[in-house]
Amino acid sequence: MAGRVPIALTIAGSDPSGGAGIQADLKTFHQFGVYGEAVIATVTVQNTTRVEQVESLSRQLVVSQIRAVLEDMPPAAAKTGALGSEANVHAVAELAREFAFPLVVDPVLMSTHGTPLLTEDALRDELLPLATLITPNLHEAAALSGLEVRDVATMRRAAERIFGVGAKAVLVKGGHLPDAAVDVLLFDGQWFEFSADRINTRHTHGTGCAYSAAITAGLALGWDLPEAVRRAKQWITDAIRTSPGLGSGDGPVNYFAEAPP
Ligand code: PXL
Repeated sequence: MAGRVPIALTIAGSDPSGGAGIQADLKTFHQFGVYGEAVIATVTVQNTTRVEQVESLSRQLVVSQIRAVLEDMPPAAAKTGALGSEANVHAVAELAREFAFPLVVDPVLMSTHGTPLLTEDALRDELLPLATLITPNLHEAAALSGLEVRDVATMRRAAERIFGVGAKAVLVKGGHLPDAAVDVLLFDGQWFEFSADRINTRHTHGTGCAYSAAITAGLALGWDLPEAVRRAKQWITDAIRTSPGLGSGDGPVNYFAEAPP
């Protein structure tokens, strides 16, 4: 087995309730049979009902954690989530210029409960140009593109605009659309669409983190991007459908969902 376990790295925020952030990413990597590494950039105090506090780690601590991991066990793919501060975005961007593996950037701007986790300017200018894939939801796509985003046509327009910053691919996620959950991927000059029935549940905490982590795991396994997105979408849809209903607020998705074969 030595040398053959694929490794994925997440650089993100901690959610002590285990539904989103670093905790969601690690559980997702594990479910896909990928060994997970985790660099914590910011710590939140939250549960399924509220976010109470957010405190970011220093730039030095984030940089040192990433360096420690890279020199010893470099991953086959990485993702970023809530980085917490502009200083951390700058730091990750500086290191990411030298990454020899694909980088998925989940442009997390707000927590599920509306607590700001980052402003979009630093992300757009520094980190997005280095991304293999950017995975905005409708709100993030609107913030990053400056366009109104409310249906598949406007999702495509926003994806093109965001693609213009220099990323290799953009996946605009339509989980907040009123009808079907349609996601559009712009990759290699081609459009791909991934659709799932809308599931009526409030237990979607961590969906964005888990989805981008599943894509990152797929890239670590060597799948091409559309294939990684296709299987990740299938898995996250299943995880939402079977969410265990934990907590008294917006509960986590089902991290025990089986990865698609
Ligand atoms: O889903 C966005 C997100 C990312 N990272 C952390 C979070 C959340 C949402 O709550 O708490 C740490």
